[in-house]
Amino acid sequence: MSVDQTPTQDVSGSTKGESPYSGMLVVLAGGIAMALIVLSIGLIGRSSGGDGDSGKAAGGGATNVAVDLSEFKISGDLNVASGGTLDITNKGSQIHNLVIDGGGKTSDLNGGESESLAVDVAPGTHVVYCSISGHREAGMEAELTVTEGSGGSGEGASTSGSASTSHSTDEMTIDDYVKMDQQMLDSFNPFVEVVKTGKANTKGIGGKDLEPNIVTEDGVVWKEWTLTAEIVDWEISPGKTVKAWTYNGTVPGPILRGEVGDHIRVKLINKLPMGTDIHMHGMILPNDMDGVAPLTQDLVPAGGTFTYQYEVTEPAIAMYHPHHHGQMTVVNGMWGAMIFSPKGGGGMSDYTIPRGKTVSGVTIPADLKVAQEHNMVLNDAGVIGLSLNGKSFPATEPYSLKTGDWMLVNYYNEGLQYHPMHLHQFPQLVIARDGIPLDYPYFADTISVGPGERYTVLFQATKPGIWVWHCHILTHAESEEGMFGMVTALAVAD
Ligand SMILES: [Cu+2]
Repeated sequence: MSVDQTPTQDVSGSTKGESPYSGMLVVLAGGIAMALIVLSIGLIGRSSGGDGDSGKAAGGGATNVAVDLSEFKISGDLNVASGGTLDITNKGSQIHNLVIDGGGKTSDLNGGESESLAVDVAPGTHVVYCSISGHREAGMEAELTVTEGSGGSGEGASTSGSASTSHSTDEMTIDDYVKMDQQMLDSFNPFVEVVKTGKANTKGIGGKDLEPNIVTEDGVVWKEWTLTAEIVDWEISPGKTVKAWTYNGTVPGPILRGEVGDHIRVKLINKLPMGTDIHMHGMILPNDMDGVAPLTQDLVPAGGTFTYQYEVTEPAIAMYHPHHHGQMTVVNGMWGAMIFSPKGGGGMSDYTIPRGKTVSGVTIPADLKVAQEHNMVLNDAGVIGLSLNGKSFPATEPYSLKTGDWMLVNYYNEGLQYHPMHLHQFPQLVIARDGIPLDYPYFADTISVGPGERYTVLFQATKPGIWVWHCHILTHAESEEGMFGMVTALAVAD
């Protein structure tokens, strides 16, 4: 589905008007809401064990305490009065949150974001931690001392084991669950609207092909692209705009495409407030074009320029990004795809698709034609956060196919974590890894894409309906407030 990213414009095409899928989406949303409840109960069950330890703490804690989150620790004066407030700031580059065991939880905070959390637990010691997958184990756990409150929610505070919380299943009411049901269902509405109307709900779309300038010098034909590194406003999800670090103002940056044998030239203009470089991850190139300041070139200073140029000698499904302070610049949005196919046309699909081969009893048609080819770039950190192609659900782009169509997808992981990408219903044939075709392709319904990796998959949409497509680390796709992050859907028409 081609989604127009300018909300003021109408889009032509088959997606206009009422969609036959909207009813299906509602049914789907209900199913997922049920799954969420089960998940939440499981999570809450695990985190509610610490309430009973509520011996009185000596000394009074302040009513307002600053707590900082970073990779991977929780710091600050963790001594607060019951009924007080924790002012929590994410000073790291990844997404973090803070859970008071048996108490409340912040939302998932991007780097630089803050949120206040009421300390609504009994005096005593309570474990606090970040519930993002793997972060607690990595060190984001600490002990919070809660002292007798200076008023506020004093009542009941001295009763051992009965701290009032809004998240313990012991305390949750039917109304709470009803509310969670509704939040999950409501979170689908803007996405359903995009599927129905074809109109995007955020401004800006990234990852478009950038046509090169063709320049002939001394008999050599160069394909030239200009990439301007700059910070721009980028709308990640409806109403949520961040200062993204970009190439040419979009996340992902433009796609650079060509063939083996091309002489390519990438002109970098640095409009960032700091130095930068470009590493073309996955391209076979001369050492002095590898983009690692200061090893292979000088750092390109703020306001500076640098030109990368060489002849492409191998096919590639690659990605370009800064090497300099990638921990911040890459996750904040600086990445783009480079796709170079073998000489002589046919594109990457001719190179990677095992036509005529039988895999697990399925023979791949010798005359297979790819109806659509897409890049799906994964991120999970920085100001961009959990996202597909620089957008978080419900701003992620839905895809549409007709029954019988084949789709080829290149996954790229520019984040800091693995993402098991699960497409409902249609097994994905993994045909290339990091742009290198596999001698033994294999089918899987969940493909774990690690940081820096690219996986190329092929599937046939054999059955109509709306099929969800998401990261299966469930906290990358669902929250108490509903769907978000690494979720999209594939609409298959009859
Ligand atoms: Cu994930």
